[in-house]
Amino acid sequence: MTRCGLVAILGAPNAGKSTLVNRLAGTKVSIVSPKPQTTRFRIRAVVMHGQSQIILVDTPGIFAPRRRLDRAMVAAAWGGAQDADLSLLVVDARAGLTDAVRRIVETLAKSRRPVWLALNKTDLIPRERLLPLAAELNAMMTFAETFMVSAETGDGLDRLEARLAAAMPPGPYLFPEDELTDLPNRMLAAEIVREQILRQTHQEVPHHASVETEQWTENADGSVRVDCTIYVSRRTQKAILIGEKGARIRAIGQSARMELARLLERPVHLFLNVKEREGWDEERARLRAIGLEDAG
Ligand SMILES: Nc1nc2c(ncn2[C@@H]2O[C@H](COP(=O)(O)OP(=O)(O)OP(=O)(O)O)[C@@H](O)[C@H]2O)c(=O)[nH]1
Ligand SMILES: [Mg+2]
Repeated sequence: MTRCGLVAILGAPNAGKSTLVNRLAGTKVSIVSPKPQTTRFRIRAVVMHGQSQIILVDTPGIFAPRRRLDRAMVAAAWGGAQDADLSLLVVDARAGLTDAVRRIVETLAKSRRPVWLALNKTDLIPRERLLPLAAELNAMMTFAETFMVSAETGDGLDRLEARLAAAMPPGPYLFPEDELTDLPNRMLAAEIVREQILRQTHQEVPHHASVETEQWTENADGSVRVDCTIYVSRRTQKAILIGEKGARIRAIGQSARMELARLLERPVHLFLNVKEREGWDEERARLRAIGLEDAG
């Protein structure tokens, strides 16, 4: 008998959700950065464990939204929880019980589906701080299971994976066993470029940048040419992104190209075009292009 189910990975921005998903999937499915609001749409990753298929749904961090983009991101996160067999709340144990976490727990407490808790980043704090935090969270709502993990070192993840596998409902696999994610390569390319923007630029630039793959051209020699457009809101942001004599955009392109070639296991020619477009983060078409389908 096989088992298969969906697990929504929820939490505040920067909790380590995508790191956890990548670690369990054994490959990079979702981009990671030290900045909050890295993940913008739901990404599914497939984990096989014995006769169980665990479909992890990485979601954007939940925060108080302002822009249409932010609202659509938060809606995508809660939508992920609605579709899932169970939700796993990931909490940055070092940050502890922040207001953001408190608000998420208040909403989760009303959910009828089971919710599990993972205290993450245990490598960053002394063990004696973990139990009080777990107790405090469990006093706010009933978590069916509580785990202490480090998505970075992998500590505690074997047990989490085994428990998830056992908790999946009986049923046929929803994905082919060798499939790792439902993320199309065009979106992966755009995300890898955005990851470098998040890592190589600061202040307002990362959160005002969006990346779309415009062209995907297969070459006869086995390589692929990828043309991406980067949208930013202001001329100043465009100037920062391009950098002195184009140095910054070249560095972003170079790192992204190498990472993409590694993930696709083939040579990549990457072309980046930066466009200033005020208000892209309020445009439905732009949000749809980055996988926020029914952007409200
Ligand atoms: N030390 C340590 N760092 C971690 C751990 N898990 C994640 N991180 C770091 O925390 C930062 C945020 O990780 P992400 O996986 O992008 O967090 P996220 O929850 O997906 O964030 P959003 O997509 O913005 O909601 C990155 O710098 C990670 O390297 C961990 O277990 N230990
Ligand atoms: Mg993320």
